[in-house]
Amino acid sequence: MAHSPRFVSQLTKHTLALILAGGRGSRLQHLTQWRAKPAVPFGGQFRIIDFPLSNCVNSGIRQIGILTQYKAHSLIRHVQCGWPILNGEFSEFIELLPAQQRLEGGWYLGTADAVYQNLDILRGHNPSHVLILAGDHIYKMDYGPMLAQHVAHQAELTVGCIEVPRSEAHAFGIISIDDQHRIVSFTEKPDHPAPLPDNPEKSLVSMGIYVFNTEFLIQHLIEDADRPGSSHDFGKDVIPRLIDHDPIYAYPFRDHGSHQQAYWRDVGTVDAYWKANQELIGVTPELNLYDKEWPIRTFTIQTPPAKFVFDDPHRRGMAVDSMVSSGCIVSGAFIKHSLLFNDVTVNEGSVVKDAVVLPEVNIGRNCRVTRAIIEKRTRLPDNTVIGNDPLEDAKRFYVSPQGVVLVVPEMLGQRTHHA
Ligand code: ADQ
Ligand code: ADP
Repeated sequence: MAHSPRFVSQLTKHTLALILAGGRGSRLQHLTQWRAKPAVPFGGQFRIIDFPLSNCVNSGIRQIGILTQYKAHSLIRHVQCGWPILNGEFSEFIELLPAQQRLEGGWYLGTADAVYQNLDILRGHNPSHVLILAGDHIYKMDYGPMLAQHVAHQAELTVGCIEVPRSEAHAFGIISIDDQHRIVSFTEKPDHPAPLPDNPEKSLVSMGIYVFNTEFLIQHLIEDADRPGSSHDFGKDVIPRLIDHDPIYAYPFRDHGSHQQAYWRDVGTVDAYWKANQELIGVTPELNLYDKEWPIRTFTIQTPPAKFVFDDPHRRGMAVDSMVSSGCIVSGAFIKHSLLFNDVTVNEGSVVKDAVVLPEVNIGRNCRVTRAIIEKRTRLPDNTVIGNDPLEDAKRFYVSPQGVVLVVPEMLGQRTHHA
């Protein structure tokens, strides 16, 4: 379909993005003890919310609301410090929309209720389209082509979707489509997900990304709000009811310019979180954070460069096959296949392998840390051994189903209330 060059930019310009950032994320265990999942640090210097936010800005969507509720303090601080770039000029903004602070509402119930409670804001901005996003996935996506497909198909709702292994599909909304990409069925988290017609190993699932025509959204949110028994959730209640009556389409998310499956991760469990961070270290990771065409913005405090020092020729400070962020000091210690966030100090004689070390951690002398996640501001005492003996580790720390050890300050008797 031929469009004027301004077609997509006009669409993104008149779209309001709402990022749902209020879920509990309890499968991340202690990493969400003090913070909302979208505020969980990722990739050395980012927080998860930086990905959908950067995607919006890179796509030309510059009217953004973030719906927060649960343990939102560090999330709010991060957005306020890191994203002051859209300040109202040219009608561009990033607005924090906390639950329970508006006239009628209480806590947000399901995801649809979270949007419903902000109907007045939605009406006030009067966008042509509303893009609803989850605040807890890691991916780089241009939302422009999805909007363009939505308009070209004259859809009322378009759902972003992706293929996942069928064994994992029960955690998602399962979609089947016809050859025009119109959704013919949508089942939220079934026990036995349907396979793709041409591949029994895979299922097509919703990414929890929705483009709605604004009037259509408002009408169905009001209907859902009045419906007895509804849990007021897009996936459970709103979308399944629309399928038979309205033009609802799927947008298959592919890597730009290719038919490859695109990178999209829900880092919702300790194992998935550790793996997604570890994957970044490879030579050609699927998620390229060094891509100047699609920068991921964040907020970090200013810190000096990472440094590697030693005062004994047999105890060099070094890191191999690793990512080490600014502010780190590796002093006579050995770092291998690990990701160190900002301001980590590793002291003499310690060996850190296959680890994800969050900001401001101090690893003492002669420690052995293997296959672990160390939470922000943990101080590991000298001679601590982690990741050597699962039974020993389980007495003090959290050990994931795949044997990743998660260590947070409280487990070592250290109190911290900073996220
Ligand atoms: P879930 O993964 O269960 O399913 P859900 O708990 O609905 O996701 O959360 C979606 C997003 O909304 C998350 O970013 C979460 O933080 C946020 N959120 C949840 N409850 C909220 C609330 N009350 N207020 C504000 N924000 C809230 C959904 C869909 C599935 C789809 C998957 C894709 O229902 O169909 O397959 O996302 O991950
Ligand atoms: P292994 O490889 O037998 O598991 P370790 O886990 O003890 O041995 O250490 C991994 C590697 O790190 C070894 O090659 C060791 O020489 C090296 N190493 C240990 N401490 C330091 C250090 N402070 N500086 C440089 N290399 C070190």
